Amino acid sequence: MKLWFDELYTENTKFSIKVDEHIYTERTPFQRIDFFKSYDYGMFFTLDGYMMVNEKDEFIYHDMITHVPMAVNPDIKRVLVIGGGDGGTVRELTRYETIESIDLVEIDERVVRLCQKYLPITSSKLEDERVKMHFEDGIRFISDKENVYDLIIVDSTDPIGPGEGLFTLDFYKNCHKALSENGILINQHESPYYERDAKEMKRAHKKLREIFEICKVYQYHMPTYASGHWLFGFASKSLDPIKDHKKDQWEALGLKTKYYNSNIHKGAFALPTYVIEMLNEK
Ligand code: AG3
Repeated sequence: MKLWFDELYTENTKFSIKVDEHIYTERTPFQRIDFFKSYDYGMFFTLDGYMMVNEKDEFIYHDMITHVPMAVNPDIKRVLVIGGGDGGTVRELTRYETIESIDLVEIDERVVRLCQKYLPITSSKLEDERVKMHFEDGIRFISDKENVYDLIIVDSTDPIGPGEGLFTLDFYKNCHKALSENGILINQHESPYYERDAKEMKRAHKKLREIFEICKVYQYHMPTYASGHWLFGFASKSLDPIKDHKKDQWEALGLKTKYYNSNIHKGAFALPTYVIEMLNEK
């Protein structure tokens, strides 16, 4: 029997992955979690039917979500990751010896536990002594924090289901308050290509622009997310991702990366015209 995982990109377009084995499925109070073993992408997991992480292209996402802010401020010491229960973002952060603490706030403990079981490639550094895990709602967690983080990474799902509140104005305001003077906020910023994703991308940017002094968007190529063209937001109180790029300082660290490099850093902020126009819409 042939088993295929299908993800609907629109009502009329889908992406299919031939699966060797459907390893596990569980419905938690928050979402449905599935793990599959595939031929081309290795192990992968989905939340409510959407691709989250697979062994083949996770390095792209996790390189871009961490090394971009770290190369703008290599002095980042206190980090908060909201979502990201697979551990991939934390794994990249732990490579910086100068980072002192990493709070991981994941609403669904089952995501972490299952990734620890089935996806060691991303979860292996959750045991690092600087990492503290909090299984609670990121919106609540951040609401009483002031001037405590140099970097906040919102490694969220799409704004449907448990991820919804992580795309709101109030949440972004609280992030601003929780950040230090040179603080940076990176957020999963959806995609400009299919209409549903583009709508969320525009809404997120509009809100972030209201709150943050510096508010940019950068792109990367993610083969297994709808259209393959995906974005992160870079928002900060004072640092500009290009003007304040510490290329030499970052390169001197000697970190080996598979996707990120200093030219990609610069190039990622150069956006196609149609994306700039969408982001500038009033
Ligand atoms: N975070 C989810 C990114 C968005 C996925 N959306 C989609 N496929 N429609 C991935 C977590 C990686 N640490």
